[in-house]
Amino acid sequence: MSDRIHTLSGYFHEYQKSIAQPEEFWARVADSFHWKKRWDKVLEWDFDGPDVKWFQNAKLNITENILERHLYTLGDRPAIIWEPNEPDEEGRTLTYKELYLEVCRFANVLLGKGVKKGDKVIIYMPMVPEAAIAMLACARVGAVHSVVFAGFSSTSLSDRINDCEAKMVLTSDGNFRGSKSIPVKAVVDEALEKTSTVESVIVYQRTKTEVDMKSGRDYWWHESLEGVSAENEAAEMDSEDLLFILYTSGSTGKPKGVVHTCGGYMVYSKYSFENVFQYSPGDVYWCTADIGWITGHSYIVYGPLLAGATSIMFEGVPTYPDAGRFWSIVDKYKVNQFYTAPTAIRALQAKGTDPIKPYSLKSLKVLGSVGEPINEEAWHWYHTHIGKTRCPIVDTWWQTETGGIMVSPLAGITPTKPAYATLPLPGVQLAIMDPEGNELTGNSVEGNLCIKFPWPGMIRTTYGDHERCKQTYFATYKNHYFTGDGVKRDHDGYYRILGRVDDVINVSGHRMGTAEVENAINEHPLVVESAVVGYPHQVKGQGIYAYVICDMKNRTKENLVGEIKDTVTKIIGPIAKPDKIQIVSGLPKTRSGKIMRRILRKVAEGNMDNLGDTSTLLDPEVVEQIIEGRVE
Ligand code: 7RM
Repeated sequence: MSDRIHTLSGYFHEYQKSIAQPEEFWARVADSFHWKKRWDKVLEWDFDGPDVKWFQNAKLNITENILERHLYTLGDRPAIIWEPNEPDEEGRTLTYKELYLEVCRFANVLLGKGVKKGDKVIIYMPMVPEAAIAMLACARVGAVHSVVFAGFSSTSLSDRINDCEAKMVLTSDGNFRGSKSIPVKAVVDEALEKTSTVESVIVYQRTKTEVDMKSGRDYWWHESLEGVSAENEAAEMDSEDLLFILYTSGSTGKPKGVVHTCGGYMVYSKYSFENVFQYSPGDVYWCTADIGWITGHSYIVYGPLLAGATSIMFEGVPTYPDAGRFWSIVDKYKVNQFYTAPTAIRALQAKGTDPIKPYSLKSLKVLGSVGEPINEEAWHWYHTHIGKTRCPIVDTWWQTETGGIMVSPLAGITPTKPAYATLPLPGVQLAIMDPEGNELTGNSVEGNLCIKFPWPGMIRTTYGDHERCKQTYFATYKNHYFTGDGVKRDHDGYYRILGRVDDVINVSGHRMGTAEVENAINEHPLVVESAVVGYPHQVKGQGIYAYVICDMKNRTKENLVGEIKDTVTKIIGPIAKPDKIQIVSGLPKTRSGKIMRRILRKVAEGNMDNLGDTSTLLDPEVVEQIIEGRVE
């Protein structure tokens, strides 16, 4: 049974129902899943806690809804099609039946290594089917997975392991990404020197790179599977038991573990997938995200597989071996729905249309965008050159914390407007707030985006620190979830996301806290103080601009800038490496010592005529120096 909406009036009708009677609405959607025991109560909530429970006391296992549920009807349908980094390496297809057997076997491996319900398992892996198998095997036995993007450094990895007290790490010997082969196991070894909770490491052999295997701790994936049975009974989970933790950046220095729970996340990821992408049985769907991000969780693994879809998983990058790689994969597998990030679109746009020419792209029906605002130019390029003007674009706004898509057109149903995420999904009650905390009603308004009623996929807590969850999301506006994004509702009632209003920047669709990057910069022994801001970047959306006060010792500026970049790469990972570093002698501060970031942002973006009031600064002269030394 599918809850797919088919017409615009159908959407408005469902939306009205979902607002008027949210519990009845979500109960009906939830009824199409397999529950081991039905819920006693659909929803209980209090945003002050926050304390939100969906499908209270219901029992389920999300993997039964992916595997057993589809076994007899869709057993031979491809669940995952894997395309490797190298075009001439053979791909792999796992049918629902094969996926079922693999997940059961690996679940038994986990049990055999002593992993129990509630234990935390870190997944630090390349984009191979085993990564999805690992996630599902964790969910199968009731372990809580926390996927860490494999581009993160050993320090980022050990921080996450320590925060959730992980018992196991699943990883690979190395990763292939474009022309590079990255030694991953060595990063894990380094991370584990700073942790004490990990009892075992299972290593998937991908690159055949030589690795150190610590006896009694490290095991090869393929050896662990030898002789292991494919019979496994799924653990019975409570609807509000943890399904996964995913770390994401905020405005403070330390990433937080966003917690999602079994029942609500299951219902929301499938419902949003089917409706936004208008997936029809037999379609081939491809999301280019990495499983290390929420997009990979909800729209490569859980949403599509819950819907019985065929989901492509691609190991490589958009420009290797050339800028036609995505399009060759679209033609090869006759992809119907294609979902990517604006930064990838802009990077390919910069290469011109020649790389597209060898491919027909005829199979495409729907194009998607996620992760950051899509500028109108990129939207039109995508629409014209990839969609050949016949594919609707779904510009999907959502967050790690929302679990699934919140504002988006339903493909082919909601009229689109370039750069607009358009309208909320059924069940999503948006509110726009003014600086005083009053809701702005009516159209043609602009303010901060909040959500005033719970939805099943929402964050439940930040792991190990509930107070932080409350302060970050539920304290700014009473009885509202605050997203951190600015938004405009136009004269038609359509929503356009304007970007972050807090100290979070979005670099190539990756969320980063400016404080987090500053902390990493400050690890360099000669750095005295730093301030990081975002600035508009042609391809990345935002680039990272760092103002740094240092003790120069006998270094040249160039040396020091290089060293600071290396420090950030080592502490966080290459995605956080500043694009521009300006060595300064002071920072613009107020008398109370607060850095005036507004000024730094304006200088970074080259908008120096309009710096606003600088009279409250402790030392207005530093502004002159900063303007003079600006890095082009
Ligand atoms: C899915 C994801 C969340 C932040 C969010 C926004 C920005 C995401 C869009 C967007 C404009 C979009 N999760 N964002 N999608 N901005 N239009 N369609 O990206 O947790 O990593 O990031 O990303 O600022 O708050 S995330």
